[in-house]
This record gives sequence, C-alpha cells and structure tokens, in this order.
Amino acid sequence: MISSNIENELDIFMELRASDSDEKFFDGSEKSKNKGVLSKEKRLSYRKLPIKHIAVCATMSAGKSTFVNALLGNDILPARNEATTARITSIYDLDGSKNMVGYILKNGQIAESACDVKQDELDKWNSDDEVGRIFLQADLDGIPNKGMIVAVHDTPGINNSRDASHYSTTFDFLKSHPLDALIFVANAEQLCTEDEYSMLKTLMNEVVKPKKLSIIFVLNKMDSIDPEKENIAEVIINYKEYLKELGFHEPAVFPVSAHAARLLKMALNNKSAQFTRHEKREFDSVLFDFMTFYNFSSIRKNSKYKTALHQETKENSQKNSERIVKALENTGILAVEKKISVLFGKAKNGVNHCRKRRVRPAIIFSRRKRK
Ligand SMILES: Nc1nc2c(ncn2[C@@H]2O[C@H](COP(=O)(O)OP(=O)(O)OP(=O)(O)O)[C@@H](O)[C@H]2O)c(=O)[nH]1
Ligand SMILES: [Mg+2]
Repeated sequence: MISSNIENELDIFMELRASDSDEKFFDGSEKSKNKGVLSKEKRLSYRKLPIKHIAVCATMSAGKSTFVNALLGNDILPARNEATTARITSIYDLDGSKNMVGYILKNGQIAESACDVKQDELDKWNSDDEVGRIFLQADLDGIPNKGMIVAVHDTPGINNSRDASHYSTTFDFLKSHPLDALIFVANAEQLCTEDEYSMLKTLMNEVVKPKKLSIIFVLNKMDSIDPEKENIAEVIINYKEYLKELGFHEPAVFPVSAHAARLLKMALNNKSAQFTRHEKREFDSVLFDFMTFYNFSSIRKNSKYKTALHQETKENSQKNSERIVKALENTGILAVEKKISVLFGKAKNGVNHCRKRRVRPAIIFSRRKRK
C-alpha cells in the first residue's frame, strides 16, 4: 500500500479497486461492465481529471450528512439527531461506481481500507478517536465526471458543547485544505441562532474572504415548515437579507429537503429494501407531499433521472418512477447538483441541458392544498 498525501488520493482509490481479489472492479470483462465500472483506458483518463473540492459545513444537526447522502442517493454516512459526524469524511465522485471504496488515516498513515464500505464500517471509523480522516470514492449520482472530479468533504458540526474538538477539526480543515467552494447547510427549523451567526462570521472572515471562495447556501429541512402557517417564500427572502447583512453578496440560497431527496433517490436506485419500517411509512407521505404540495425546484430535467422515466425497474413500475422523479425534482436537490456543475463550468456537458437558463433558486409553490 502506498502512503497518503493530498496528491495521491486517487492513486490509493485505484490501487484499492485493482487489488480486489476477484478483480470485479476493473478487469474490463462483461461482468465488470454490468457493474458499471471503468475500463483501464477510462480509469487512466479519470486519473488525469482535476479535482474540485467542496466542503459541506454547518452547525450541529443541520443535516450535512443527510445532504451528502442525498447527493450519493444512498444511506451511508451516519446521520442522527445528536452530534454525529466526528471526522472529516471526503467523498470523491466516480461515475457509475456501484461500490464505495475507502480508507482511513491514523497519524497520517493508512490504517485500514475496504473495497466495499458499508454503513457499519463507516459508523465504526467515525466513532474511533484515533482516526484522523476518512476517504471514500463513490458515485455522486447527479454530478458527472465531465472534465472534473468533485470531492465533497463532510465536516463535524461546530457547536457540540460536549466535544470542542469538533470546532477545531472543522475550522482547521476549512482553513488549511485547498478548497474551490463551500456549501453552508442552514437548518430551516432554527435559522439565525447565535451559533449560526458566529459560524457565518468566522467563515466569512477566516475562510471565504481570504480564500475567495464561492459559497452555496442550502436551506435544509424545508419540509418542516407548514406553508399553511408560514409563508415559505418569505422565510427564504428573510434569510437572504440576513446573509446580505452578514456581508455575503447576492447569496445563492437553495431550499431543499435532503431527507426527502435521500428517500426518493434510494427508491429510484432500487434501494428501498434498505428502508427501516419507519422510513417505509415515511416514504409514502414524502412522495405524496412532494408530488402535490411542496416544490423547491427551479429546474425541470435531469438526464440520469429522465432515463428512469422510461424504465421499469425491479421495484418501480414506469408510472411509479415518473411520480418519484417528479417528487425528487421538487425536493430541490437537483437544483443544487446543477449549481455545483455550473460553478465549475461544465454544465453544458453535465447533468442538465437547460440552454441559456441561469441556475437561480426559484421558489414555486403548488397552489394545491394538503387534504
Ligand atoms: N425533517 C427533516 N429532517 C432532516 C433533514 N435533513 C436531515 N434531517 C434530520 O436531522 C438530523 C440530523 O441530521 P444529520 O445529517 O446527522 O446532521 P449533521 O449536520 O450531519 O449533524 P452533525 O454531523 O452531528 O453536525 C437527523 O435526524 C436527520 O434525519 C430534512 O431535510 N428534513
Ligand atoms: Mg454529520
């Protein structure tokens, strides 16, 4: 095993994939093609792509890890209603990858690795105090490898009163790691708290300004707002004003329900067998609400999920897939994925093909009322 440094993270992933004993990942056979993996040629061209680093940060429990799971269309990163993420977890996008390879660093050395990382393993790595960083390679399924590899870095929430190290882990990383953009996840259930205010101030002064970073604001947990009691458009406008007062110029704010997006993507990706009993029940109401009630989307089409519209899969009839795709659009996640692609200038070959349309978070709410 080669040792790790920032230059050779991709080599380590490649070595892990190639070293898998039954060579199921990169042997070029029909079996590996069916698994949607890369030929040797594609692997080499992937290796040459530039990496665009995006850190996902927020206060505790705002939904950072759920949001990254929604980008993955899977339930992999530990996400719970308590301080959960303890280490920086970095995910490098590899289109078509069916499995997640990963490794951990302890004292700067690779201590463990796996060719098919599962939830329990990540849970174990995340709660091991000796682990410094977690590195994963998987498919961020709405972000293509067109001319780049997007690496998303999930960070610990900064205001864990029981563990001050979470603050320094996150800010040390944000200040020292080469970054191309930030995603700030705001919790729509508790906006403009003291902790959020002080985090945004520090971010602005110590990360965004000195590094001249682009920043995307994801206004998460929008499904917690009852539009019959609160004016959702006003919530978003007020939050934008608040960000402007803090010095963020023309902030790009994307209303999202990461929780709904993760469930809907998992259903489209034939992963609903992994749902807990609670999630199975939740899924039906999420589908109904995002078909008829909520619409946080500003875009219409996504090539990956457009294909799902014409496919009958093991778990979904074509009609059902159409409904799930519509609901997924309305969660707002596809607009964020498109924004990420546009930010790095590759959108014309990327996920969406909305010619001459600016990606701007629009807020459209269905007139239909909940029954
Ligand atoms: N209603 C709702 N709940 C959500 C949403 N996203 C996340 N949650 C819930 O919020 C809680 C915290 O989510 P996490 O993803 O662990 O939050 P986090 O920001 O990664 O938390 P830390 O890593 O501990 O800072 C979990 O119970 C999630 O299910 C959402 O869009 N809507
Ligand atoms: Mg987390």
